[in-house]
Amino acid sequence: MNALFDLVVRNARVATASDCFDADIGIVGGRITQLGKQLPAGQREIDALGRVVTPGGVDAHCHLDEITSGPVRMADDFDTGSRAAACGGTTTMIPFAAQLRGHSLAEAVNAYRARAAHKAHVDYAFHLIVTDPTPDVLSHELPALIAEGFTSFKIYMTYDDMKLGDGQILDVLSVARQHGALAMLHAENADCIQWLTRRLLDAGQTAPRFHAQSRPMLVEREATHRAIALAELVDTPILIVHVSGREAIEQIRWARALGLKVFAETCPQYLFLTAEDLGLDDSYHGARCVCSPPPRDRANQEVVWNGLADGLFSVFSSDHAPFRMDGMQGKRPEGCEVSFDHIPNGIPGIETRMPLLYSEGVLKGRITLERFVELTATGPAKAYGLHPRKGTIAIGSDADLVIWQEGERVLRNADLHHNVDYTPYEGKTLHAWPALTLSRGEVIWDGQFHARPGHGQLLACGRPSLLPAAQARCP
Ligand code: DUC
Ligand code: ZN
Ligand code: ZN
Repeated sequence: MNALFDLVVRNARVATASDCFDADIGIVGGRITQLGKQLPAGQREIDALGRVVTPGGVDAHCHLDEITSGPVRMADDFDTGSRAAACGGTTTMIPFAAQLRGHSLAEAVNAYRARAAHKAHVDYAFHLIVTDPTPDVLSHELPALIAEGFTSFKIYMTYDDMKLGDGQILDVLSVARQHGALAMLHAENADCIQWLTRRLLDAGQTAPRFHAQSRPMLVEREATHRAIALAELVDTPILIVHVSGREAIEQIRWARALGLKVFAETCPQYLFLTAEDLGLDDSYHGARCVCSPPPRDRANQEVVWNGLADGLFSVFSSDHAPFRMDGMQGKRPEGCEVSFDHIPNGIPGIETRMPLLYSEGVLKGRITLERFVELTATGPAKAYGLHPRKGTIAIGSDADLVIWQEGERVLRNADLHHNVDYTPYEGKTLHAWPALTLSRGEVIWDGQFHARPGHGQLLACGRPSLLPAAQARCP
């Protein structure tokens, strides 16, 4: 007689964003078809041994194989990036398709689709990055791409080759409102950063640690407030990405108290790194932790933890932006130690995002297991229109699962699977790690990585759940 299930994950301590319970998980055709005790035998069986089983992670902010300027190249493409994701318990990733100024957005999407196809080991969607909101982009390309399932886009308020002015941001937000998309804002004040950078460089202060001084909390606070005001003017929800500390959080709480739909994301670097990791002296070693916004201090870390625990944050992402320390294309462009303003921004973290939060958040009692699931899987899947197919353990959902193993393990870059030659968390002790990752019912990690290039499918995103059910047309 044929088995009822292709696979049964037996004796699971199932954790969702709302509760935890003991169950077996029955899987057919890559989807969960039954949850219950003592399910009949499957064609294959995995014994979870009573361990915690969470939905596969949804990393809703990572940069893979992005086109960068000059000699700099990202170290991870969709092969190595999704390999690292899988080994760290992430089964859905949402990187970016970035428009180049002077080029069409649709062209960018096609280019990034081609970069990912036949390489990705886990499922993926794309956020758009809008750098050139021409009349054609605003009235044709964006609406058509949203209808096709690219329902979120990132707007930069800094970086010369990406930033939009306030009027342009209003234009893009209006399109988001009208067509049912969610805008993500990188909130830092470009002019303040430029002014501070000039002063630091003129004073000969060029080492990596001055990156943090060129982007103090104030520049993030001001831009966060401005982003909120622009969204209020257009009357559309926004999500502020990579929020780094207290002053930005205060702005978001203030907006929420007024009833504005302002959502927020934070990342591991704002919990586990401080500005001191960029260096206490002028050594170039600190270049490895140069990212924007920069890590702050311990007091700010605590405020971010509070926001994770009390529901301020909807999404916990890696902002994986992979650049190697060695070689010609990474943190030392053309092999040279450069001034802080020329160090490629970004740190790796796609594989360590979930184990770090599980270890330091759940196992140290700072957040509940349910909240961990909400932040790493359910929240991002909902925010970007992938729920309930992704981000939960429920009948009908994809069988994207992680079995967790508790125990001490020292984080070593040599054990990671990205193509970056360091981790900012080298030597940190983890207390939990994914023992096994399933993507649509296929084992892709069980202590060994089971490569399936091309297994990862491009997902069309639905309407982000953070948007109101229906919106009237813009006045
Ligand atoms: N900041 C970004 O905005 N993107 C990539 C990495 C970084 O540090
Ligand atoms: Zn950003
Ligand atoms: Zn980013």
